[in-house]
Parts: sequence; structure tokens; C-alpha cells
Amino acid sequence: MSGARLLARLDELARIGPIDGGGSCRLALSDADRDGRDLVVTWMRDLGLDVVVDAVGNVVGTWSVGRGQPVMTGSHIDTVRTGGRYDGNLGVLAGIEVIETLMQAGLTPPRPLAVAFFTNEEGARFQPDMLGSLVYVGGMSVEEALDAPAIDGPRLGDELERIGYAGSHPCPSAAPHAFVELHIEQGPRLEADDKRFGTVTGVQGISWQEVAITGQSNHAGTTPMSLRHDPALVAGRIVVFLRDLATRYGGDQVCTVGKIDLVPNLVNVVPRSATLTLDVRNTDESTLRRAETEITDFLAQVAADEGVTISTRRLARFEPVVFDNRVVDLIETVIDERGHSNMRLPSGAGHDAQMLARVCPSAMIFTQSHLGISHNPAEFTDPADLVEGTDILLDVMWKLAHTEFSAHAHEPAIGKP
Ligand code: HGY
Ligand code: MN
Ligand code: MN
Repeated sequence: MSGARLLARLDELARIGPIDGGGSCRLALSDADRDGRDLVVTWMRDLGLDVVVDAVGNVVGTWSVGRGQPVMTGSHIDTVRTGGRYDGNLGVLAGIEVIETLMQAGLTPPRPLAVAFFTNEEGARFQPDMLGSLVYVGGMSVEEALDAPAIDGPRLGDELERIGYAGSHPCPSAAPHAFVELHIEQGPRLEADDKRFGTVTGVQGISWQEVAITGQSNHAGTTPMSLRHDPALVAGRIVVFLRDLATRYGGDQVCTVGKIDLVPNLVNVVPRSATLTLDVRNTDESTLRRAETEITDFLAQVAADEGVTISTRRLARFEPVVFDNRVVDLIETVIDERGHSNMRLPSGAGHDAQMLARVCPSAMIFTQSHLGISHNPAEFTDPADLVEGTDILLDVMWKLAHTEFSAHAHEPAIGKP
């Protein structure tokens, strides 16, 4: 395995859509995303992989050797606006490196190996997140996906056409034999517990909604406080309510308001409207539902209190996912055999693996994220961990290619994700 080649490619990809601090901004289906896609497709084609682009722009490069369905790896190369250089990119470039290493070593697996990058994993420009892999496994229709509106306006289908990634390969695609994704943890646990790698048992539940608050635009100087119907105030109360809810629930509960838009957004105008996004997650489905119910009740109450109207729009909703214990065990065994400390943990972030888990035995490998920072140019993972994580991925893929899974439904990893 050539660590130098992997690290050089990570650097080269990071330079597409560069932002201060060494990160990248490649929002899904933007020009920068197109340029990143073109670069990675070039690396796939230079390797002689069979590259297909499907109807929602997912790209899969396959080393067509052996027989049967491929062992697949991959992730995403779209980023948030303040993206780091490893989120998603590591999993895609490590997959290419694994195949190139085996080719150069003259080691041919009994099954094809495939590496994919999926469209709009981040869910930052279009919702839901993991949209491409969701369509890939048949969880969302191509038509619905192509009609998804970007937060800046265009239809997803029109953007695919514009950047030249409206592929012809049909969705859903045939299920791979197995799927394994290498990804940075994006949280603080591995480093805090001094564990070098993570064996990921599943992904927590995700609930995204958009809340639109309509009040009464008015003059900031002349309107008495008692006569205001102020959407900005209501937005602020919602932010505080979510923080209090997460504090009350404790445990894995997280709540985030990441986006607030005021209209007309001017210093001397009581806003007419406020539109905000709610990102609420928990590893336990019943707790997540309880949180959603509390939020719904609060929105009704605060609308009545402040004399505003509130409407909501569902942006994403995925229940917690538990990965296949057979793949989780295999990953843990490989890391143990290579002599590295590791721990089992659920993923706080969403990943394409949670969608592939619907159709084939799937799991993930985590590397540490320094100080748990991610979705931030300061995202950092020790290069030695990136390289060793890729070697772990190679071992896992090689073993999966030599593993036959019995037909019965996957055996979920022990306990909640
Ligand atoms: O939002 C997430 O968890 C992921 O980054 N799409
Ligand atoms: Mn990611
Ligand atoms: Mn991300």
C-alpha cells in the first residue's frame, strides 16, 4: 500500500473548492463538486476500473475480476460549506488505494471489488442527506430525487445535467455482496478513550425539519413590544428550547439549529418571517420520537404565545441503523490482529453505509478525529492513521471477498447502535 500516494491524492482533492484553513467547499452538484468528481473518475479510469454513473449521479468504479456481486467500499466527496479534507474523501480514496495495491501485488480476489462515491451525502445543499445512496438501495425514487430543490433554488436533476453527471445506469442498483466504509469518527470518543480505531456498530437516528415562522414585519423604532409578532424572537425561543431539551434528555441526545434565514433581514425591521432547520438525533428511536413530539407541542405553544403562524417541512428522517454483526466482528478481528487498540461505538454522523445496510451486510471503520472536530477546516487525522486505516480496509475487503454469508437476514450487532 502506498501511503504517499493516498496522502497525495487527499491533498490534491482537498485543493478543489479550497477554503481558508486547508479545507474544501464542494457542495453537492456544484462546479467544485463536478471538478472533484472528474478528478476521482480519472483516477478510477486510470486504474482500469469499469466506471458507471447512475441516474442520480452516483459513481461506481469496479475491478471486474472473479465472480458474483462485488465487495463494495466508498463514501462521498461532496462537502459542507466549511468542509475538512477527510470527511468522505478518505473512504473513497482509500477504496481506490486498496484496489491499486492488490493489482500491483498481483493479488486477485475471487469477487469483484468496487469503490463508489454517492451523490449529496452531506444533505447540505439538497435534502435528505445520504440521498444518493438512499436512491441506490431503492429507498427513494429517482423521480423524487431529481425533483429535490437545492437550498439555492435549482432542481437536483437540472444540476446533474448541468455538471454532466446525469448517468444512464438505473437505480436501484444490484445489491453488493457486502459494504464496508472507512471514515473519520468526526467526534471526540476514540481520542478521549485513547483507542486508535473504531469498530462502528451502527448509526444513530436522524430527524431534520424546516420550520417556517410568519409574523408581522414592522418598524423597529415605532412598534411597541406588546404589539409585536416577531419571528426572530420565536426562532430564538426554539433554539433555546432545543438546547434545554438536549440537556434534559442527556445521553446521546443532540439538537442543532444550523440555519436561520430572516426576511427582510435588515437592522431596523421587525422581521416578517424566520425559517430555520432543526437537526435532532438520538441512538434510540423511541427517545427520538419523544423529542419530536415535545418539539411539535412547543411550536404550537410558542405560535399561540407570540401570535405567529408556524409551518414545518420534513427534510430527513432515518431511524437508527444497526450494522451486521458478522461484518462488525470481522472488522474488530482485523484491527485486533493488527495490534491496534479499538472500541465499538455508534456513529453520531450519518453515512452511506447506513443505506447500504438495507441491502447487504455492512459496517464501518473509524479513524480518530483530533479533538473531535469536523465539518470544519481544522478537521485533522494523523496521516499514519489514514494509512493504517486503509490497510485495515484492505484486509477487511479481502476477507469479505472470501466470506459467504448465509441467506438469512443479517445478525444485528449486539445492543443498540
Ligand atoms: O449530517 C450528517 O450526519 C452527515 O454529515 N451527512
Ligand atoms: Mn461523511
Ligand atoms: Mn459530513
